[in-house]
Amino acid sequence: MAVQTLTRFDAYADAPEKKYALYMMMLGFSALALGTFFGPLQAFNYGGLDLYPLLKPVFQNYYQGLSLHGVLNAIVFTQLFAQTIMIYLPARELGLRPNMKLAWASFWMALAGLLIAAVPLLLNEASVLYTFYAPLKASWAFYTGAAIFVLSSYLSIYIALELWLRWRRANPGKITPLATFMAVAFWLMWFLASLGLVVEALFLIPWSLGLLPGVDPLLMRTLFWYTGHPIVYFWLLPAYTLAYVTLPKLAGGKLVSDPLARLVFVLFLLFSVPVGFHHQFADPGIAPYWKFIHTVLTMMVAVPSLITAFTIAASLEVAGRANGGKGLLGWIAALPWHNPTVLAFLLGFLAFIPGGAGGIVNASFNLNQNVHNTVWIPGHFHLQVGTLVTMAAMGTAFWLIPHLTGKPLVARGLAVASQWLWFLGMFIMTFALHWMGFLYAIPRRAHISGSPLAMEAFKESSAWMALNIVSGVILLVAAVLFFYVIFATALQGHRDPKRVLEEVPFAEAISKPEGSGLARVTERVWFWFGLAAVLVVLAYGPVLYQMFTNMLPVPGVRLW
Ligand code: HAS
Ligand code: HEM
Ligand code: CU
Repeated sequence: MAVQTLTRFDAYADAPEKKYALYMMMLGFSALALGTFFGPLQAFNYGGLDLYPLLKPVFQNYYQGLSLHGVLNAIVFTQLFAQTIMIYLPARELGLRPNMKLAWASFWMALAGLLIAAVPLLLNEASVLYTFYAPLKASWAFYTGAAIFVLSSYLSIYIALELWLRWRRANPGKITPLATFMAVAFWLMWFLASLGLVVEALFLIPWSLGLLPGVDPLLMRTLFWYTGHPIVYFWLLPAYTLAYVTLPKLAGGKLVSDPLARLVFVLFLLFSVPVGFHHQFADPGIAPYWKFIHTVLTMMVAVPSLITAFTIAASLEVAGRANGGKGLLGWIAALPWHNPTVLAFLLGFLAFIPGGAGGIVNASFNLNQNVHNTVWIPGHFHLQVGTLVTMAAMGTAFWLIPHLTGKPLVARGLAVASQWLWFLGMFIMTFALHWMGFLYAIPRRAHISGSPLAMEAFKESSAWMALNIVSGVILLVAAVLFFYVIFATALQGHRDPKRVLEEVPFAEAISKPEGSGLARVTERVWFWFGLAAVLVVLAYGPVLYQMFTNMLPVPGVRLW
């Protein structure tokens, strides 16, 4: 009886930020649930099986499904998860309350933007995919809703910075605690990164309203990729933050180096943005030497991930040995694989190794010619965002929902099963997609299962196609299990007061920031931010200037 007496009010009275974090996160997972539903349909497409005729009249065609999949998963879910983690963790770490009025404003703004954009998406009025390349033209409501949604993240930037500055005033001369440092670098990076989309929206919204006769496709693509590359780190860094500040403790150990983790985030602040041309190697109108400069900078932005590979693996080794693991590799078996959160991170990071290697292939100018616009590319990014980022979020939900609500995790066994199946399904799918792209040049974004001609042309790869069907089924089961576990956990009536009090599992560091020269240098956040801005101006300024002064506007088309 005692556990039933905690009302909803009691659970959040002392920590309204918990309610905010819960709502943000569950909204994100709701978007993911709908967006993920289309994933297996796409995997089946690349297995030669077309299920879209069965979905009419609710969903009209493959590109409507693909647009919903890309937008809901890659833009909506990821941003809402960032707005959860990168506000909640610093607030807890500093023991300060974020500005709750603005926090709720950001939630309602995100929800409103999402709903406004969802209407045309669901009506097949915005099947322009998540990259919305002009001259494909969607309904004005899509661009406006998307702009409102993205602008809600500007409130998050303000909330995080205000929280940090408030702490700094009260603690002069002290080194910012790690999760907060990461959040500050992260939100500043996003501010710089998001400017491309903001400027693009200033063209697309009037164009879709008929106030502008045309837009320049090359300029629109360039503005998109200005944001479109760093946005992948906007997805990734909440996962990295959780891996640095919580995973070592959850695995039973410590973070080996706090200062090195700070360096990683400064490097992301510096190098995330000025690299977007690696998505435009095949575009005319950008001189090869600019593409080369962005190639070199892309190699730079792989460095913080390589440092992360080292730091996280070493921290896991410390944990495995603390758990009694012996010998060269015995520590791996001694990690708590039965813990669904730790499992999700371990499997996600394992997938991230080939995903990162594939990224280096993509970034290599000549090799890119071989893989660009083939299904190799969805193979690459389902290892990155579809596996590591999504599994980090799923794994975190397994402790965060109980922590926020006081409701114990339902069906732990199913939670563990969902992570193994997700990993297995993604592994099989991405393996098949890589080879189908590389060996048979099968294009991405192609509704091949609806075209007998295409199926005939690609029949040599039928063995790989069969793997896509298998992976689609496995991933569907994994998704059903996962969403059952989190929604059953969050919606149950049972609350356990002990859970309400449980703290965020912040890990201790072996090498601490106090007394570290590196930590002192990284602490000069505004300097690094300024340097990042200068790099962006140098890497993009001349090309953008040329594009803005030589625009070739074209009217919109609707191909679906
Ligand atoms: Fe990428 C295309 C290059 C990282 C996402 N990428 C995409 C697209 C998406 C995407 C969505 O240069 C397609 C966009 C579209 O629709 O057209 N990408 C890179 C490079 C990296 C990279 C160099 N990408 C990401 C991440 C993403 C993501 C992260 C999402 C989250 N990507 C490209 C290029 C293209 C591209 C080209 C354009 C291709 C084209 O032609 O269209 C690097 O940041 C990768 C660095 C990563 C590593 C791996 C480090 C390994 C770690 C794991 C350690 C393991 C441990 C496990 C700790 C070097 C950290 C221990 C476990 C135990 C059990 C002990
Ligand atoms: C595209 C499958 C989950 C993000 C695709 C494609 C396939 C696929 C086969 C390529 C479609 C094409 O090029 O025509 C799946 C399956 C999933 C899943 C089976 C799990 C059940 C996810 C998740 C994310 C994601 C969790 C991100 C959080 C994307 C994006 C695209 C894509 C951004 C590109 C859309 C475009 O080209 O416009 N997915 N996916 N997917 N997926 Fe997934
Ligand atoms: Cu990129």
